[in-house]
Amino acid sequence: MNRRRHFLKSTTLASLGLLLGNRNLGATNNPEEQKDGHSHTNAQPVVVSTWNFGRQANGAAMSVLSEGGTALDAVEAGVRIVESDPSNSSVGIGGTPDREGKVTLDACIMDHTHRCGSVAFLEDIENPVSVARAVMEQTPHVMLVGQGARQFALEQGIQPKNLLTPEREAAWKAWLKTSNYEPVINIENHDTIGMLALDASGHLAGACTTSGLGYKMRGRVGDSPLIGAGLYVDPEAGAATATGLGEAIIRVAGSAMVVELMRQGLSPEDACAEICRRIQRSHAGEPALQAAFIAVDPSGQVGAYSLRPGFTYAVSRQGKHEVLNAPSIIQ
Ligand code: SD4
Repeated sequence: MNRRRHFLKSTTLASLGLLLGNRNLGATNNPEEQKDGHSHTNAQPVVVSTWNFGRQANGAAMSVLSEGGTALDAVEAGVRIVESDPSNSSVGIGGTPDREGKVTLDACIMDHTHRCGSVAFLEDIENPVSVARAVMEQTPHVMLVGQGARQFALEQGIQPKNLLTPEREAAWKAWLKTSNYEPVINIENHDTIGMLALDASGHLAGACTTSGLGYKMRGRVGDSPLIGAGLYVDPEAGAATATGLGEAIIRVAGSAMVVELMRQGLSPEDACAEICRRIQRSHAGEPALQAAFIAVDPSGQVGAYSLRPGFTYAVSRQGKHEVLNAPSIIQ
């Protein structure tokens, strides 16, 4: 297995006031403590996210953790930064629209008690992750979609917004001219943010948010809002989240499978690699296919793997922020 990792960037967050103290890297002092998934004190907080969204997303999450906040609050705060950044073309405001020119967003969130919430095909709402959290906390349900999700968001007092920026609108119009106007099913835009966090109490949480495939069919929903596909969190086994072609990730119940392999004893990296291999096997002959996972176990060990080269992920802990190049099956 290719275990090479290239440090693309390594910076200190100490200057941002995020130094978390001199604790052991990668594990709590007593791993036995973590087997029950409940009484995890003095864990070393860690935040890991897909791609390189800059220091701000992980930094916002680490700020929550360094102030003693929960992993759940951390991942929500972290991915909201990316959702609210209009310059990012595949998450939240400024996301690439569907083939009819509408920006439709998917997001989910999950904590260490298997509580989870999700929204899909949501329009006009800048921060779908917070609507997903409200679904989790304010309703007896896990998932709301489309008009119902939008209506629920407005009932929560969230103001609707036009999410289609002039830049994305121009790009969509250019695409209309050259495209044969068929749904793009095997090209992905490499920018979904999935974020996992471990807090000082040893609790895991995760969030995943995206505008999905660019110029997708209206109504198309990928893996990102689907608990088990785009995100899964288990207190005893770990947490995982995905990026890449949603259809391929859904077919193998990707994130839940990564977590189950960690439960069986695989490292986070090996678990991610195995599910990438499974995707590759089941999609033989699809050259543009891409899928990648990041995972963290309850001791804070982080791993990632990608089907194709080029997938990066960002790890923040102990005052350090590193952007790493994930190993891949295809070289
Ligand atoms: C989707 N998984 O909607 C998302 C897209 C993605 O990097 O991850 N792009 O299928």
